[in-house]
This record gives sequence, C-alpha cells and structure tokens, in this order.
Amino acid sequence: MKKAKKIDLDGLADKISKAQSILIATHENPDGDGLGSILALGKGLKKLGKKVTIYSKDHVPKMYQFLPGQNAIVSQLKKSARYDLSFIVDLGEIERVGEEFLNFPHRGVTISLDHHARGVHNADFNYCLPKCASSGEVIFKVIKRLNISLDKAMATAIYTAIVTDTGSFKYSNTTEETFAVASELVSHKVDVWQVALHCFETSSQARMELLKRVIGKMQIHSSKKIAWIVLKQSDYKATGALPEEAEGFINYPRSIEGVEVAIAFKEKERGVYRISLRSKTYVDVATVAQGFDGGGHIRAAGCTIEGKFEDVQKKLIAAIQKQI
Ligand SMILES: [Mn+2]
Repeated sequence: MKKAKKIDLDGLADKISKAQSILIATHENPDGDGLGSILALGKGLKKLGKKVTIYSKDHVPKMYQFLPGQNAIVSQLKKSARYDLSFIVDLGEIERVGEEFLNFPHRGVTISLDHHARGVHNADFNYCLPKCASSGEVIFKVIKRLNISLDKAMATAIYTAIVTDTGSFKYSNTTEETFAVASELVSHKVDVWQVALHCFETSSQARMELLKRVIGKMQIHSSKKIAWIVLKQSDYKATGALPEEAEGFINYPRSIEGVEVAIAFKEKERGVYRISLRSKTYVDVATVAQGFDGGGHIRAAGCTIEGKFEDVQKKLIAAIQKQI
C-alpha cells in the first residue's frame, strides 16, 4: 500500500457522502479502543443509511462482549462483497489489520483513522490526531462533523474506547478535551460502573492463575529501571487462560518503584514474540518499538521480534538502555 495522503474532516465527510457500502476494521487482538471505535463509527454510518460491515480478524474478547452491537462484527470477508470505502481504525501498524483485509481486492478507498503519533499509515488517506488519547475521540469528532446524533450504544462504545486507552483517565495522554468528550458521552446515559466492571473489575479464575505464574517469574534488570514479564504458550496451556486475559498485566512491572520501562514478552508461536512496552515518566518507548518496525505512543508502544527468547530479550533491553 502507498503512503497515505492527509485528509481533514471535510474531506472525510465528502468521501463518506459519496460511498454506499463501507467496511470498517481494527487491529488484531482488538482492544477497547479499537472495538469501541469501530462499533460507534459503524452505528453512526448506518444512521446515515450506509451499508456497513464491521470486521475484526480476531474475536471480541469476553471483557468487551458487553458492547452493544459486537455480535454483528464479522471475522471473515465475503469474496463477493464490494466496498466503496474502507476505514482502518486504531492501526499503529497497518500489518496488524491482518492478511485477509490487506489482500482483499474490493475494499475501495482505504482511510486510516487513528491517534498513533508515529504510526505507519499506509492507506490511501490518513486522518490521525496524535493529541487524542484514543481513537474513540477521533471517531467522536467524525460523528460530530457528520451531524450524527449520539445514542446510548454509541456513547457507551466511545466511552469504553476512551476509558480503556487512558487507563480510566489516569495516563498522561488524558487531556481536558478527553474529559469534555467523556462528559458529553455520559450525558447520553453511559453506565460508567458497568463499563468499569467489564473492563477493569472482572477476572476469570484462569486469569488469576496466569497472573500468579507470570508475577512469580517477573524479572528486574540490574539497573532497577527495567522490569519485565514473560507470557509463554505453556503458561496459557497450564492455566487455561487466553492470551487476551493477560490484559493489564504489564502494569505490575511498571508499578515497581524506580522502574521506568516495563516489558511484556508474549510468545505468539515458537520464536515469535509480541512485545508490549510501557514507560513511566521520560523514556519514549515508541522510538524503541520503531527500531523493531513497531509503533505506538511515547508511554505505550509495541513491536514483534522473532528469534530465540534470550536473543530477543538481549536486543530489546539493549535498545531500551540507550534511551534511559
Ligand atoms: Mn488506541
């Protein structure tokens, strides 16, 4: 795909007004932001009379199955389908939308809607607002520009996007505008405790077993500034937990006093590690992730590294040390 041209809200409105069938997709292992964003946008575009397909390569994690409309999300594209327009939402790295979407010939003009500062927006067009804490806020602006009326389901979806990407309005990406948007959303009767219960306050027993194993093996670098956890396929097997249930575990190494950078090494398959990075106050982990063809934000980023675990670990920690 070519490097995307920038587009503004008027340009987006124009593209949407000319399109009849629209495809909306988010990244693999979808999170609250990706899912909340595509559901809100999907419902909004349906209100404009568009034919909408919402796609996610991977299934909706249990914790997000409370989101209204999530059961209409498809995980396969119909070969016969033709789209005038496609949106990829919350994609810091285009590859994370998955092979099926990337190879789908009939997706029409492809537009990235995102908030990843240094994301690789290979699409036809790109509407990226790095100051937004979540893609949900980007979607909110699009919906406003299109004069689509918000309802409880859409407001709940966008609120979920915001509350998950800001860690309940705790992270440094949270701005005055984040609160202003959230305030308007709550006026549409979002049940904030229900959202919190599903997103943050519910753990399966398997998740707790996984946490026990992972915390028991947590490591701290000799500098005391880097700490990490490792999630191997064998850990999922032993506990019956799904990879998605490790959501938030990286906050534990980050919470250690004096630690600046936390890492989660997640074994996708033998010799392939999905890496999550978090920093506390000053290290730009997006730069670290970019060194491995990944992307993200200064305080939260990710990349994929292949190789023997010991080598992957060594390479990554050396790259982080350069930033500390
Ligand atoms: Mn996001």
